[in-house]
Amino acid sequence: MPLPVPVLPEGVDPAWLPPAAFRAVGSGRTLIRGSGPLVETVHGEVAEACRRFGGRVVRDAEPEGGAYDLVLDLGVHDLGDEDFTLARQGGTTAVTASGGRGLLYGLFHVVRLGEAAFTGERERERHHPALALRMLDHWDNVAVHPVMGQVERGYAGGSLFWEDGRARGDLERVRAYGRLLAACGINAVAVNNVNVHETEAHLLTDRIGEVAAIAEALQPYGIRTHLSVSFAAPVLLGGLPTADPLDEGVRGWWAEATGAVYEAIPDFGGYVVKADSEGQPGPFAYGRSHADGANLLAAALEPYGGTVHWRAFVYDHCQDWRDRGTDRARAAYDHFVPLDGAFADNAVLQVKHGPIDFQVREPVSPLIGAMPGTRLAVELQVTQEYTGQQRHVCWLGPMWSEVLRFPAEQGSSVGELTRGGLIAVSNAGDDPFWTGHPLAQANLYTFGRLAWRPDAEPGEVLDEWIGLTFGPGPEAGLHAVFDGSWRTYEKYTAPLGVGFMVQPGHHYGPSVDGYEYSPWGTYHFADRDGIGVDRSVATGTGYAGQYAKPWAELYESPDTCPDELLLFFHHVSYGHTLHSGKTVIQHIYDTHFEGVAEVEEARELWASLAGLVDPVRHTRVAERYEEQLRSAREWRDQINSYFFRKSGVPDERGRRVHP
Ligand code: GCV
Repeated sequence: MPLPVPVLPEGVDPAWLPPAAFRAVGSGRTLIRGSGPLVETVHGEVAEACRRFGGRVVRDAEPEGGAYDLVLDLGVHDLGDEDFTLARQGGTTAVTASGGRGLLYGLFHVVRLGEAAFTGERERERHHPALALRMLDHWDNVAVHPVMGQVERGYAGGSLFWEDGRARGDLERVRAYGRLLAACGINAVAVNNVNVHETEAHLLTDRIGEVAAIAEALQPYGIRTHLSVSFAAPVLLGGLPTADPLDEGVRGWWAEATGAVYEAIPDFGGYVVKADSEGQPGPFAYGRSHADGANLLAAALEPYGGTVHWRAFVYDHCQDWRDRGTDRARAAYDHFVPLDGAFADNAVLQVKHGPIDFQVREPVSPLIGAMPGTRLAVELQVTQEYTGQQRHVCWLGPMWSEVLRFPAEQGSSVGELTRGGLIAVSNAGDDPFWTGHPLAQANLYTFGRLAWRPDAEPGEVLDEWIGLTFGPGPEAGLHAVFDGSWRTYEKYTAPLGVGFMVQPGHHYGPSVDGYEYSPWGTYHFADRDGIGVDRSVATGTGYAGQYAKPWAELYESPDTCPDELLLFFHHVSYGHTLHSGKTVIQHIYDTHFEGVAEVEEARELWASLAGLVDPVRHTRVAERYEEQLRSAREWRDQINSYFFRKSGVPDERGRRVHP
């Protein structure tokens, strides 16, 4: 039986799967061959498209020459489960796959191509995801947290999964979410926050049925469900006196609990763990290593083919700001590199792409490339915690692409080294536009497509998203709105890679010294003479030495360090001359004036697209541009004034800097 396409609640935006995107598929004759649950999903999709556009779909007939416009064939084709081939000959477009996911991805590929999939001839192409795991982590709490709300760092309403303290009863929207994710290639979702509070800890045991219901809603779109768990679960839930990873009772407890999880969710993906990090429990309490901790859970998951994703975000969040010898940037490398080779095969070390915390500009984490004996997964942040909180347009495709293409080690790029998959913190919620800011959908889509092909051109991915979401008309204007938005955001916020000049706690808006005397390890050390953190080996914290060559040498000296990272690696005077030829102080003034001017231009550009985009969407974005501009001006004025007051150096172009 074909599975009906999920029906969106009234007023919910179809995002990149509007009915019009299916016109080419739905106008012709389609043959679907093969069996299995995902074939029924594919059938449901094609049937719905045909219902709208007058086409016809049949099952399991012989593919007679020319009788069909599209053949979707699941059979023995010697392809991986997620692979598909596409060809066109004699008027028939043919997709073949050996697994249900492959067939589904093949269909969505045809949808993306639209008319182009049904014209001319096409040699057989094979499509294969570069990364087997393409996952979203939801930082969703089941119970509303007193400080963090329902979704930690969520800017898109409430959780898609949890409402009123339990799993939603109506999971139709979750099914629709799974559909959107599959259409950009995502195949796994962790459904709860890595900060596992008391209520959420119970999802592992007595509340696993709620997780199973969500998993069932996601399965038809090939999405596997993962769960964030507390390392202290044996104590919290099992009443054991210890959670020591080497304790036999603890091992037995995890084995039993995990067996029950698989009974409830046979295709369960595995656990996500934040341990010894920002107050979460972990193996350090028992004098054990993080490999001991990860391997405990890996052993429990191993009989079922599950994976533990163990986060490398381990650092001292109770640091003394007076202590200039401790450098948070060093922490992940210092903790984990000595453990290389000690992790089980089904343990994946999940590493944030930069060494601090998803700032608008950070170097690539030196851990990536330094652990050849460990399966690493790189973690990105689609939710815009530090990049405008979905009130600002900040399309992150170019930043992620730079990270993924970075040749971290002996010519291997980050995209190649992330063998354990690419993971991102989701930006979606129950907001009618899914992502709060309608244009933030582009970040979610781009993440999925880059996880499928880390070397894809981000600009092409953007155009793909624009084409699907908006249809013909506003493409050029939209592309321009997005294109430089990340660099624009960088210009009006913290300069030259220095990071963390945000308001403490919620992290929105400027506060230059907001974290300067805090315990969080995120300092900029601005004084009257200069700014930046000396992370050189020669005179600083030694962090630059954690990189392989040539990066260690490049970052070591301010003469060779790239401008955009200068203040991350060096403390320099305001008069220091950048490679660009400008002084640091003049760069700060210039970029802040430019950044605001660029937001003004983008806002005008957006206004000029009225009439070319759906009015509800247009209005929401226009409103957000007002806030972005207000905020960008605030950033500009606070940053410029701060540095003028510190340095006493005026803007050489005489623009208004508040004294
Ligand atoms: C889920 C940052 C965020 C926290 C987040 C943490 C993490 O510190 O501000 O909200 O916690 O990263 O990645 O675990």
